[in-house]
Amino acid sequence: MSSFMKAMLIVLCALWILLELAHAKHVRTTRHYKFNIKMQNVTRLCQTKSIVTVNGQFPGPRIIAREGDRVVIKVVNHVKYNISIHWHGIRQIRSGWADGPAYITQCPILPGQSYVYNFTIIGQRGTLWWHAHISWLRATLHGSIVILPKRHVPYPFPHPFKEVPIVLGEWWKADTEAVINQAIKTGLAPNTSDAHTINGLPGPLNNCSAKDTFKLKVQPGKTYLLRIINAALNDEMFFSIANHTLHVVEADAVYVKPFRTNIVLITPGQTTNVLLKTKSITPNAKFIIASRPYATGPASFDNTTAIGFLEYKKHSHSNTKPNNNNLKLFKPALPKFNDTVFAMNFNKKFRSLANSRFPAKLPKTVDRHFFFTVGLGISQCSKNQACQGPNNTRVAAAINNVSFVMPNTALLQAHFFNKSKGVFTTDFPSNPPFKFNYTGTPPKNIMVTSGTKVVVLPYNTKVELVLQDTSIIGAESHPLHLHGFNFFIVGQGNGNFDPKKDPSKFNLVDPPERNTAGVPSGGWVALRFLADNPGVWFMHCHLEVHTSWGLKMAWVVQDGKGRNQKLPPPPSDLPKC
Ligand SMILES: *[C@@H]1O[C@H](CO)[C@@H](O)[C@H](O)[C@H]1NC(C)=O
Ligand SMILES: *[C@@H]1O[C@H](CO)[C@@H](O)[C@H](O)[C@H]1NC(C)=O
Ligand SMILES: *[C@@H]1O[C@H](CO)[C@@H](O)[C@H](O)[C@H]1NC(C)=O
Ligand SMILES: *[C@@H]1O[C@H](CO)[C@@H](O)[C@H](O)[C@H]1NC(C)=O
Ligand SMILES: *[C@@H]1O[C@H](CO)[C@@H](O)[C@H](O)[C@H]1NC(C)=O
Ligand SMILES: *[C@@H]1O[C@H](CO)[C@@H](O)[C@H](O)[C@H]1NC(C)=O
Ligand SMILES: *[C@@H]1O[C@H](CO)[C@@H](O)[C@H](O)[C@H]1NC(C)=O
Ligand SMILES: *[C@@H]1O[C@H](CO)[C@@H](O)[C@H](O)[C@H]1NC(C)=O
Ligand SMILES: *[C@@H]1O[C@H](CO)[C@@H](O)[C@H](O)[C@H]1NC(C)=O
Ligand SMILES: *[C@@H]1O[C@H](CO)[C@@H](O)[C@H](O)[C@H]1NC(C)=O
Ligand SMILES: *[C@@H]1O[C@H](CO)[C@@H](O)[C@H](O)[C@H]1NC(C)=O
Ligand SMILES: *[C@@H]1O[C@H](CO)[C@@H](O)[C@H](O)[C@H]1NC(C)=O
Ligand SMILES: [Cu+2]
Repeated sequence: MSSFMKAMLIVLCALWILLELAHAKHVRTTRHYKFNIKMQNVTRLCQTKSIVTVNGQFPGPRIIAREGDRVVIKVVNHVKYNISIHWHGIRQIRSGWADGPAYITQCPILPGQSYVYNFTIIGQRGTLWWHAHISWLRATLHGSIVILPKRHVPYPFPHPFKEVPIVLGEWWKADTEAVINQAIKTGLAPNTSDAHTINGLPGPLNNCSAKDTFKLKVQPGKTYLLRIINAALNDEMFFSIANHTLHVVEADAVYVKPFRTNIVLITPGQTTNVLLKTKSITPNAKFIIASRPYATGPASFDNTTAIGFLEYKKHSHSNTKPNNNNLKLFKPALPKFNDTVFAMNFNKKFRSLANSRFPAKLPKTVDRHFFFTVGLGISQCSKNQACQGPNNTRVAAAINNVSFVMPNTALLQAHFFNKSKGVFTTDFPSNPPFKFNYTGTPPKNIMVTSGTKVVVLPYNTKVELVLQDTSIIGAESHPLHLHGFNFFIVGQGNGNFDPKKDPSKFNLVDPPERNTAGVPSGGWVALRFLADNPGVWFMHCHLEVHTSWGLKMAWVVQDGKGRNQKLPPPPSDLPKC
């Protein structure tokens, strides 16, 4: 071999090694999980109950990944119920088959069957969560998703000493499937939960529950990152820690401009990361962590308070004997259960970072405007149903007066295989059927219509959506959740949205980016999003009772022309109806 050839070989080898290294840097980590859906006996409030769990855990297992990772979860259904799991807030870019809402993106996983959810986390970091997305099974089937930034990428806030998920939920003495089935049969409001919980524990204010109390043991002078998730079925929650200020840094897996607050308000579906800085000296004290509902609607609600303790650890070399009698207990002050002024002010504190590293990529112009009323109403029951509402009616909930009817097969399959005929229609109204004083005296006729209707959007449509609460039956805050996208909250206000005056006040600079937003009780919220994700995307109230009553609809986003703008075919194990 000539020396020239040798030199060439060495150069080629070096190049190859460099290429390999460069490639290795981009090799994606895959995180594998197995979710065995199984029954488990769990005891709370002196009651042992067999509940549906993932791997026997309540709340369920935590998923940890980094931005950019692929996550592969094999869900095996060992229970008698149909199951589907939703990865709440994961954008599912071109992976709609893994989104999870039953009869929207997939048919349920039948008893004895399994399905592999396979998706990549693109451009997101923070806290999200997973939950069952069928009937009311998410009452016990839920857990946190922790998305760390890419390796070697720091948080845009001080690195915490420890990170702690705080999952807010409920304990139901009754079987939640029996609760919703009874409500559907009678047409009346379902029963409420029996206790609120913090990480599955109701705490000492409930009977027989003192030992089931969440304890956050902390050291003095440290910073803790609390990843707060509201997994409750039907209640928005206030959350506070006595004598401690919380520093909000992220919401729905998007960093926000940090702000301080003593009280966090969080709707079902939302996640909020807060920094908790502990006091610098060991104050030999414990502080109450409290959570109870923000409730605005006409129906009764679970008015119990979940309590946990923030406990300062003592130095092990301390000579003073622990003396519980000396422990001082401080309670946080929470707003009134219906403090809508607090809710509006709190929600207005959220702002995007909107800097060069984390720009607010909201549509600055709009292709399609939508105005949706959200609220309650009634609908006629069939003659043989014997509903208990007046004249054989039942309570319903609707968007633009359409109460959504669940199809018998999944919308995404019907759309992808061009078999939508008889499954859904594309005439979901862009505006309510007629104008009225939405937040004033309701019209005499409070009947709703029903149907499986969708809005079709061409790829990359820039959407502006105003959600207007109605006072039909009663004004109420509705936490609307959009699958497949984050939206930007460009405006919100009380009363009726004014299309002439309100848009000029929209925040197009640093609006918060979220996947769930509370439509203010007796008010409106304006959202913008770019429809850059082909598929069928559910949008619904995250109060499960309202979803069951029909407060839901779907967006069909068509494929784009480019190769990377099309939804790939479904995986071979996609469940069938
Ligand atoms: C739950 O407890 C009941 C009654 O003690 C028992 O029959 C059942 O096998 C238990 N189930 C599980 C999953 O452990
Ligand atoms: C997940 O999806 C990717 C991309 O479609 C595919 O290459 C991979 O084989 C899938 N993994 C599993 C375990 O199904
Ligand atoms: C709902 O509450 C009522 C009244 O307390 C009770 O009679 C009924 O059994 C409850 N329903 C379920 C499904 O637990
Ligand atoms: C606790 O139990 C007592 C006696 O059974 C009852 O009177 C009380 O209302 C219960 N309290 C709560 C918070 O459930
Ligand atoms: C906690 O706050 C209460 C008033 O809300 C105050 O009286 C008490 O001194 C505070 N305790 C500590 C340890 O900060
Ligand atoms: C809820 O509970 C609080 C404290 O126990 C009480 O002050 C309030 O009146 C209750 N509200 C309702 C609507 O029951
Ligand atoms: C809150 O509830 C109380 C009754 O508990 C009622 O008097 C008051 O008007 C309500 N406030 C709002 C803003 O609805
Ligand atoms: C029920 O129907 C009757 C007869 O049509 C009507 O007079 C009555 O007003 C209705 N009641 C309600 C609450 O709609
Ligand atoms: C559905 O129809 C579109 C447009 O007519 C076509 O491009 C596509 O291949 C069809 N898909 C299937 C699965 O038949
Ligand atoms: C709508 O109703 C509210 C409450 O009754 C009232 O304050 C408001 O003036 C009404 N708005 C219009 C445009 O009539
Ligand atoms: C809703 O639709 C029903 C049935 O078509 C109609 O009677 C009612 O007036 C509509 N209500 C509103 C608020 O649009
Ligand atoms: C489970 O799902 C299948 C397929 O959609 C359906 O036929 C069946 O009725 C469902 N079972 C129950 C108990 O809902
Ligand atoms: Cu609602």
